[in-house]
Amino acid sequence: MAIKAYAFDAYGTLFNVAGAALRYRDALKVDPEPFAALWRLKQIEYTWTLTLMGRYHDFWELTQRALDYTFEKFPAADRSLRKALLESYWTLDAYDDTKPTLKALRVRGIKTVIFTNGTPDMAKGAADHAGITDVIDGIVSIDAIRKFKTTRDAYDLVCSHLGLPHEEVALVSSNRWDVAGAVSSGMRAIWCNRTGQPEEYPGLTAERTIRGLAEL
Ligand code: LAC
Repeated sequence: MAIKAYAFDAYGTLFNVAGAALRYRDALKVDPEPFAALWRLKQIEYTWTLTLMGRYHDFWELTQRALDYTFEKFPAADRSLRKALLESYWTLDAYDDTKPTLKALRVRGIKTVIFTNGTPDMAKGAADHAGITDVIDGIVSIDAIRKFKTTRDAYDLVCSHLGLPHEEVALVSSNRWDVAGAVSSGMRAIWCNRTGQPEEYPGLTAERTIRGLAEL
């Protein structure tokens, strides 16, 4: 069956999350790569654990908690950057292939939405900053259901927003666990494996693996 719509994960797929810490490479006083990786890991861990517990705090709150944890683990890091690091989340850079791909899909008559754990404000902030708001058909945030990916309800939400059956909507995500969640719900999925990560989640496999969005 043909894919009628693509639901794009935001962070790490359209927008470069690691870029937030890299902007402060010198001022941070610690290696920004493991710092950014731990910040991201904790942010996502909190989404999974809270949803398993049936609890919810929005992604902005969890992004702050994860950053505070990361500062505790990197005592040499300059805490005066806390505000700037958080603010950079609202102005993340899009990857170079983000806008051209979204434009090309629109020309082909395929619908595109941002489908994210982020709050609607965070996603809109990043989309406006990246200049892609006009080339997408909307933003779907799990904030509407107060449950994070990979609950089935999240994937059902984006398909119902699009008014399409799961078999006609493909998630595009750089997060392998997100791909697994989409496939498990009956959606299609394309893994944008930008950084050459190893395969995981056997049995919940993407129908295509790409190295960048231009391959779409
Ligand atoms: C998102 C995170 C998981 O945008 O990247 O949903």
